[in-house]
Amino acid sequence: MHKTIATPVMLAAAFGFATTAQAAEWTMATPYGDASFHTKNVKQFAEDVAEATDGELRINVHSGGSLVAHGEIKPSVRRGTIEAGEVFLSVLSNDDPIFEVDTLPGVAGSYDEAYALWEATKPIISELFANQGMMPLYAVAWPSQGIYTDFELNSEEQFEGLRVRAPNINTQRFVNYLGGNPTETEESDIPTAFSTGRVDAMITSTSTGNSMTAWDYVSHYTDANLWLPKNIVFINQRAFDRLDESTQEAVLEAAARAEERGWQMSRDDNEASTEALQENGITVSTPNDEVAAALQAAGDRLFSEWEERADDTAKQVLDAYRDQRDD
Ligand code: PCA
Repeated sequence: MHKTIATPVMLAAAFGFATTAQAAEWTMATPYGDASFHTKNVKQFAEDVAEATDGELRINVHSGGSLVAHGEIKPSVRRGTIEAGEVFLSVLSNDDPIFEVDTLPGVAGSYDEAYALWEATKPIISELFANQGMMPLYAVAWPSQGIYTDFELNSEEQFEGLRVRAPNINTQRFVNYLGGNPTETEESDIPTAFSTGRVDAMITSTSTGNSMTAWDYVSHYTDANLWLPKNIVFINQRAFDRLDESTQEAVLEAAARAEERGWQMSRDDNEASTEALQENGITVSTPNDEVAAALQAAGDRLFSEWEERADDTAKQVLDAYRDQRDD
């Protein structure tokens, strides 16, 4: 005779207990620390999901690269080792040049343009994630990127040999074209990079300057408005498919709210962080003509080299976005 082994759910049903057999627990990893508005936002997202599903889906957020290193987050979500992750989108540029389109100069120089660029690139980015069994949930821009130095940046020559910390490959290229020596450094490693004398300067946002207490290492912030790069939050598709329909809906709804909230948090944090930098003694200014011209020349080169790397689809998406922007 065929024998059935009783599972906890069957036993619970037989004895009339309520079961939590459907409840799921996800692991989520982000490289950014708790001081980052992105991390506050994703933690709020996790809380919203737990609340909307009555605890049926709990997402445990591991911040600051504590569980999985930045470069391993996407492969881990792809394998399903963890269910969800957040990365700096442009670090995926080796997979496809479309991922670094938000770290190119002259493409999107304001929040409205950065959001329009996200909308324009979202279908192709979603498709690339889907091809690897993953689904993006939302993306949020950092404030625009500028240059931190321990001197007043007023001439092109000052870039010569300057050791500059950069968060991705494109920014490293940019530093090279300016005549500097770039090193890619994780946000969480910024204090060590400065205190051990590995870098003299860095390119990042007001937000990261503030959360990494830039005033301990540098004296000036040149608000160059280079570009507004994004973080992307994504999940393993199979993990999503295992959820019941109402839980899936709750995830998507909370994600939509996180996206909206996140873009506003970014604007607010830019203002608050600019003030914090100044209050802590950092001189904030915009580039003078000579520096602006040098940045423009390096940026033009960065852009034309991207065009050489990019395939037709990526270029068409960018062209469509620019046509719409310039209308
Ligand atoms: N902060 C992150 C990414 C861009 C930013 O503003 C960093 O510097 O690593």
